[in-house]
Amino acid sequence: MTIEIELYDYYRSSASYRVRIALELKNRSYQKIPINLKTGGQHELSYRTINAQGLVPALIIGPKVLTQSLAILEYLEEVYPDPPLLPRNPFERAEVRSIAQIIACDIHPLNNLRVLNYLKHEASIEEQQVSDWYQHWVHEGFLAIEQKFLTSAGKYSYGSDITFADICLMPQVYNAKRFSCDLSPYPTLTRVAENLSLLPAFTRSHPDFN
Ligand SMILES: N[C@@H](CCC(=O)N[C@@H](CS)C(=O)NCC(=O)O)C(=O)O
Repeated sequence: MTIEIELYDYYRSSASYRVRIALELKNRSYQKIPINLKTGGQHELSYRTINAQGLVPALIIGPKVLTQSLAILEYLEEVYPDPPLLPRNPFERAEVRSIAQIIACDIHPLNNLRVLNYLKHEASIEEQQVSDWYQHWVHEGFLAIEQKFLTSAGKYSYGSDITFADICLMPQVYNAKRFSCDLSPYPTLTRVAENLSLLPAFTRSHPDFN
């Protein structure tokens, strides 16, 4: 029996974009349910009953709900192991997770919509300073990733196989470009992102096609 999968999603949400890429790579068909973050759909009671945090994504698998994109990636990896998105070797798996977490735990949460909105509307910080804030945290994270890529990167973030690191990298690069971050100090990261952008699973999950 095939389990029905639904994804509460916003096309420009990088956390949702991660899950879209993973579902494509795992060849899973799924139904998208759009939540418009621009008009506050994430705060509606009907959505809060699905994700109490009021954040996308939320994955519906049969009768169950799963939130948090990294937890969703881990779940998909365990349930649909083919193709693998983590290396077999435990140390290498941890290294891949380490790159993914630089993005998902140390860049993205500081630059999330609700954080930028808080800075603008509650802390009354000027537009330019909010933009500087965004770029600062991308720069800190990308600098560390560029350094790690000197030893880890091949065609992709970790050698020549697609991993969680790539799934997290692509949406963050898309977002950084939207916020006019200068990517010239990160040539390896940029090269990896260009390679990823050529893959059908990454093209199909890109915000322009969602
Ligand atoms: N750690 C969460 C982050 C989820 C998250 O922050 N989602 C953003 C979009 S990328 C969101 O829903 N933002 C709505 C808001 O900030 O109001 C995950 O990885 O799923």
